[in-house]
Amino acid sequence: MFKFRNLTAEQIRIINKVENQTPLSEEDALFLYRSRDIAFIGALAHYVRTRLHGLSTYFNRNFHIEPTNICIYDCAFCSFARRPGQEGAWEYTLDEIENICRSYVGKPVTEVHIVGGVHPKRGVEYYGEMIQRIKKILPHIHVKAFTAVELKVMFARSKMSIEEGLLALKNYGLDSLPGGGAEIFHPEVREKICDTKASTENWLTIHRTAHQLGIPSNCTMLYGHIEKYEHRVHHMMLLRRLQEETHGFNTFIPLKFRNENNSLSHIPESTIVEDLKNYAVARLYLHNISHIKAYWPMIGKTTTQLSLSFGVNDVDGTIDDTTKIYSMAGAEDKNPVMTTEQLVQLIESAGFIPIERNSIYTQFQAAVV
Ligand code: V47
Ligand code: SF4
Repeated sequence: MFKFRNLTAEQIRIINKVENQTPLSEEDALFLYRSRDIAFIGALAHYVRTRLHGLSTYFNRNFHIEPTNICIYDCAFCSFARRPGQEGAWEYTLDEIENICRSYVGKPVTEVHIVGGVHPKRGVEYYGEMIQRIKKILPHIHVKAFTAVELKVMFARSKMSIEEGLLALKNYGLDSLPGGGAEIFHPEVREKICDTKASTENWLTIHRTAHQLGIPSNCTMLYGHIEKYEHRVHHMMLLRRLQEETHGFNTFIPLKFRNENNSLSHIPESTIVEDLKNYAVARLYLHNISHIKAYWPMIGKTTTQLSLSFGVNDVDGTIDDTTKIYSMAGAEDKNPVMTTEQLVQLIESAGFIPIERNSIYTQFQAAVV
């Protein structure tokens, strides 16, 4: 398959595994991360990407609601959270959330993504009512909502087990979970960047239970801060294991750490080469997760285009300028909005085929602008 010259024995071993569809080991992933041969890693990841999806590149039409940025936690990497009453804090009422949804009536959006701070007072009933009100206004919308970190506190407040809480939310209309809150699972890192919020075990248990209840989810990894390659591999190993068990993850989304306005601002951000390498290693190692998503508001449009040749096959959605989490942390796009036409153009001009998908990758159609 490959016409590379001067390959090392290690590289040839990895090519053979990839061609034979043998899962890479943690040592293989570490070897790739440590390699400087970005063209080699990229070509291998592209081979797997095209084996799985050809040149198809998925997107959807979505908007975000960030109900509040008030948060009981203080994660070192976060630029978004505020204390109650602090300057810059916001908290939408349910009526305001309804108004946001009304502005989408008649527009072809298919998904609302809801992630926010961990509010000190709100439980399952409140968020359940939120989902019900959203679905009354937008009956066909897919509600992808609440990170495991938000859910853990929400369930505790409502004195519900994880299973009871998830079932209650499902009955209110919750369709899937976003992948946030995972950060880095390894305790050496987790205790330094987010020691008080949902633990690794909590995150994995909530997603496992969701999958068992028929609620699919996404998974993420916040990289490019204090973690080492070993920590990234350990993180993906835990995700791959859970996927082996449940098959409930739809997509893996590497989240590049952005360093403005937070306690880790002294740490330089990862380079584009590192970002591309990270996508590629994820594509190669996570053999049982079908989709790798580049979250364009975080990395910008140019890196998103490049990422499509490094294992990525999904670019999230139109977003419609409805998220602040990343712009507050210094992301490229201060006002993330792309029309479907622009998203399609971004994919096509990188040499790929835009395909609109539903939120759980069960329905696909050629992009119509
Ligand atoms: O858990 C916070 C990340 C996540 C920063 O499922 C930061 O489709 C970079 O859940 N630099 C929440 N990242 C967002 C989330 C998400 C995002 C995109 C797609 C999906 C999906 C889910 O945002 C947090 C954290 O990892 N984050 N601060 C920062 N400074
Ligand atoms: Fe709160 Fe989430 Fe920010 Fe952590 S990352 S402080 S849990 S909003």
